Formats: sequence, structure tokens, C-alpha cells
Amino acid sequence: MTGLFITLEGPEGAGKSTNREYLAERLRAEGIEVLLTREPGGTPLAERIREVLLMPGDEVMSADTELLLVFAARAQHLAEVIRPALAKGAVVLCDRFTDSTYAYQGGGRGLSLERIATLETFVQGDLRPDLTLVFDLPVEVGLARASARGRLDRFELEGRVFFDAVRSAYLKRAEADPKHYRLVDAAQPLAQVQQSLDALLPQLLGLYRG
Ligand code: T5A
Repeated sequence: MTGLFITLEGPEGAGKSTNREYLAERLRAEGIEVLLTREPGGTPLAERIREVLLMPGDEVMSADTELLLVFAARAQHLAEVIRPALAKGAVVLCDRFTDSTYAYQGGGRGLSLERIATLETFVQGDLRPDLTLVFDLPVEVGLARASARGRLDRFELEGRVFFDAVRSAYLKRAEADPKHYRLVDAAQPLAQVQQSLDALLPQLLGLYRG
């Protein structure tokens, strides 16, 4: 692998998609090839799995089904998109990845972290993000931003306890591994969030250029 794998993580409405575009522009301005992608999704098949995961329905999805679906989509995404782009030397900016699984299925649903780690190794081998940006903000601020957009997806219909657990799972992971995580205060106005990203840019370029 010669490229750089950066993931953007955080709860609903944290600004991951908005800032992914911003970071991509900044990196492209440096002449770097950037691939923007997201999870669940990123390929036609994985996007179909995303629809199954996000669409509210009458049948309650078991937590194990949810876990296996996110990893099924990830296996396809890695094979079709992420690994080939990294092999070509691109910077891959991925909106959510396996930290979301630890936060939502581990923290939110309470599934065993060991079981998630087993699937992580099965699906990813030793591939892990080079750096993860965690966009952190109070749960109510993120949910207000997400609901301002209209119809809520299956996860956004969860309650406060679920999202508190998601947020604390992210914070715990970031605190445990400062080398691979950067926390971004996503409650600030967008211009300030983007200033924080500008401040991180030299580190990203350093990682990319070795
Ligand atoms: N999931 C995913 C799992 O459970 N397990 C997994 O393994 C994976 C991979 C995916 C869902 O799937 C779950 C988690 C998720 O629930 P999604 O739509 O991809 O869903 O993710 P969301 O977080 O729901 O996406 P959002 O679009 O809500 O959040 P973003 O991308 O963080 O936020 P963004 O950039 O779209 O911004 C939301 C709104 O806020 C505004 C933006 O303009 C936009 O209107 N905004 C700001 N406003 C004020 N100040 C700022 N600083 C702002 N930043 C953005």
C-alpha cells in the first residue's frame, strides 16, 4: 500500500460529509489524487446494503444482522474501491469506517468488542486507517442538525441513551490511541472547524509524503 487511508468519524450531524469535501479540496490543491467515499456504501452493492441498514421497517433488525451487514458492505468496499485506490497511491478519505462499528454496534447496541475485532481482522486483514478524525459534538447539537434535513433514518430514530453511548465509545477509542486519532471540536461554527482542519493539514501531508 502506498497511499494514505484517512477516515472521518463521529455521531450524526457532526459535519463529516461537509468537511470531507473541504479536506479533499485542500489535498487536491497540493496535487494529490484523492478518493472520496463513504460507509456503509461506496460501491453499487454496498450502497444496496446501506439502504437495508438505514431504511426504517416493520421488522426489527437484530443487532447481529446489523453487524454482519456493515461488515459485508465493508468487504465489498475494500475489495472494489479502497484497496485499489491505496495501491495506486491515492489518499482515501472515507466518511465512516470500522470505528463506526465499534461506536454504534459496540457502544450503541452493546455488542461484544471482541466479536467486532474478530470480524475486523477477518474482513480487513491488517488494514487499518492511517489516521482517524473524530468530529465530536454534544449529542443534541448533532441530532438537531441531522433532523433539520427532514426524514430520519433507522439509526437517527434511536434515543438519547444510544447516542450518548456512541459518543463515549468514540471518545474512548480516540483517547486510547492518540497516534492514530485526532479529535475535532465539531460544535464550533464551520469556519472554525475548517481552521482546525487547516492546522492538521501539514501532519496529513507529512504522513502521505513519509
Ligand atoms: N453505521 C455506519 C453503523 O451503525 N455502523 C457502521 O459500521 C457504519 C459504517 C450512516 C449510519 O450508519 C451507521 C451510523 C449512521 O447512523 P450516514 O448518513 O452516513 O449514516 O451518517 P450520518 O452521520 O447520519 O450523516 P450526516 O450527514 O447526518 O452527518 P455528517 O456527515 O457528519 O454531517 P454533514 O456534513 O452532512 O452535516 C449535517 C448538517 O449540519 C451542517 C451541514 O451543513 C448539514 O446541514 N453543519 C454545520 N452546521 C453548523 N456548524 C457546523 N460546524 C456544521 N457542520 C455541518
